[in-house]
Amino acid sequence: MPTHQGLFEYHSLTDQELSIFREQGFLLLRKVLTPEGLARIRKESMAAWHAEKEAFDPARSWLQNALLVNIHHKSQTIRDYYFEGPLVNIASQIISPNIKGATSQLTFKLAGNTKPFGWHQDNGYGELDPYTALTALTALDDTDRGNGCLWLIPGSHKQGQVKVRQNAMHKSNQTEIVVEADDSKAIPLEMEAGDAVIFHCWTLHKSDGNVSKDRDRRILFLRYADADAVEVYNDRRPRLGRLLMGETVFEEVKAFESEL
Ligand SMILES: O=C(O)CCC(=O)C(=O)O
Repeated sequence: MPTHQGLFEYHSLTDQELSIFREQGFLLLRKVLTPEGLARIRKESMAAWHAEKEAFDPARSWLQNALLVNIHHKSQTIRDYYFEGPLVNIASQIISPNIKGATSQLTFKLAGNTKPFGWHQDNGYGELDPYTALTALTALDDTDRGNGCLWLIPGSHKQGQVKVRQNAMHKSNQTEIVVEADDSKAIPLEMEAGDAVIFHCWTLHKSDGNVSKDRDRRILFLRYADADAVEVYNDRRPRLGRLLMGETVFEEVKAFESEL
């Protein structure tokens, strides 16, 4: 049984939601965080952010300006949400009964961070096999076109893996990998704080700069993968991440623990 009632809203996907996900490559989940869960995650993530990050500088990279990796090492509530929150069961409904955590990071576009982040697939940054990994972005602020919300191309996951240059993939998360996209059907995904969107590792998405004067756009980025998922760009070694459900053939994944 979940032990974090009061912070997160647990939810199992209906058949209809699963079929929307399969067709569209994404699904919006309303109010996955309760007001108390949202307040705690905001507080803990801002403490981590201010301890490590500097003010936005247009000369710096996306990684430097907008990302804080392994945030579950720095916030107990995020760790609980990542490892035991409602997204784990949802990931198992979509991926397989065997699930591990693959990534946790803050992706914060604070007011004044006007840098866009171009079209890409999350499996372009560190290709995982099988091609079932799931990204979950939880909004910590209301997000809309004015403060750099996410844009998605519905159905774009059906085109499969878009090839990118090998040397860019090796630098996973350090080089921005932008792909050509027919964005005539792109939609802005406006979210309220506490909502989450889940999408397939092949779904094309981007975000524009935060051109608002005073509205932060803070997002918690979590990724889940099949417990046996391997890193294609890394001699097919298993992605290390905590085993959250089911089993894995890899001893190093069974043994993997990540500390706060
Ligand atoms: O934070 C954003 O605006 C985009 C995040 C994103 O697409 C990603 O990290 O893959």
